[in-house]
Amino acid sequence: MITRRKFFSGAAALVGASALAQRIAGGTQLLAAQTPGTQAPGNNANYRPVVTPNGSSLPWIMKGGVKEFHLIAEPVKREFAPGMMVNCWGYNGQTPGPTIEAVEGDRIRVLVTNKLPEPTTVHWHGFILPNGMDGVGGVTQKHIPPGETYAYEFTLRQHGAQMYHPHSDEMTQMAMGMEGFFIIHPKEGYPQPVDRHFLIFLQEWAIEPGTFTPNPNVMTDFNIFTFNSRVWPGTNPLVIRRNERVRISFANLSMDSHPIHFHGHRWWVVETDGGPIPKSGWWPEATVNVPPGTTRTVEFVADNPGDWPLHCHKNHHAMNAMSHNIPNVIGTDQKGVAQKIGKLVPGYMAMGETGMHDVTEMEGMMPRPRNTLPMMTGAGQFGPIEMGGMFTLLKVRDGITTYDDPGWYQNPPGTVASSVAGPGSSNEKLKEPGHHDHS
Ligand SMILES: [Cu+2]
Repeated sequence: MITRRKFFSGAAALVGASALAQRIAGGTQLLAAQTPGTQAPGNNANYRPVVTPNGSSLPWIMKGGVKEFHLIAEPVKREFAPGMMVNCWGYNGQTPGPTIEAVEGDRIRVLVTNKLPEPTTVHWHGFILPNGMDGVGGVTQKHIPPGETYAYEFTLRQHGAQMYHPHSDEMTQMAMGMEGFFIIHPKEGYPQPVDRHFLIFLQEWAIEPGTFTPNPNVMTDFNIFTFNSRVWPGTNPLVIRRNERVRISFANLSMDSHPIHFHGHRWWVVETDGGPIPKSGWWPEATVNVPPGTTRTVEFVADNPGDWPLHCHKNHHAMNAMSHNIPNVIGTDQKGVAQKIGKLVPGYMAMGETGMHDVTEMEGMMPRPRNTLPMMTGAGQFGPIEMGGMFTLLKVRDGITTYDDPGWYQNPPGTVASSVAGPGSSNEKLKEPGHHDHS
């Protein structure tokens, strides 16, 4: 067996001890810059701590050779984006719950204190463990009553991106936001270590405009779609130094699949909740579908600088609640009808005659129900960003020294799409409808 120390010194000898030490020190410093308050998981130096955007990792203490974590199941208030607070359930004040990080071979103990108004359990999704630690209420253990603390203790016999969630009144508790990542790093280190490992939990919610509490009884009509329980523009960007090797793990405990797409690069699908895929089996994608009850992990080298969207490709999932049940009036001249009705029915909104573009500007002026976000929102350097929901930006930059938000990408001159057929253009041919140039 290769110990951590042996692995570390072996790796250091390969790439040069000082360079590696510098890289690790630099990484820790940079990580601290982006996620203040995150406690690095401790004494295993052969992995890079993960980054949970808009979230954090759970600290642990060592007790007699066992890593002990403490999860507190409780109601939490979560701001999905400025202007929208939601009454959720989660762990330790957060939804998703804090990320648990440990290393294959570790003996772990997780104390679970139930501060919910009903019983709960914690199931360790995809784990190879003793049956009695599986956390299925009624099947493998008693439900944890409100006010009590149960201990789960087992040895980690695998590595990969796993999840934890209740197996007790699942429909309610997961719909309210109870879920979290459990990342198990390989004992022997990664074959190809990454510089950045981001975690994104996919979730969908039914929160009627004007209300504050998700409706867990909904089966298909979800209207809010989140990355780590945040919607654009409340989602933190993923900031990456150019040419860094990046891993992103997605987890999904919602009722729908989410095809997550990103721009400007392609990634390899390298892992599922069944474990790492051998390198010979990796496949390239620009979109990874994440079905319910799974994790998917992708890897790529971020070699293309810019601001690159990362979003669910189900188009309504990159929108907010107001977009889903509006009258379709494409091609109909409304002549201010929407504004007139809006005065009588707050929150009334219809599509624009020519689509939704005009609505993004109109939305700001129309009354909306309380605690309700615009359907699409946020402004970029070139105008309104017609998105909401499951949307964020990868910000790949040359020469950054921290992972703080670097602002908008400064495109090199002459590399931005721009008008050639407008008034005064030298290219008159492009203005003629139906023109075909066969010369
Ligand atoms: Cu989706």
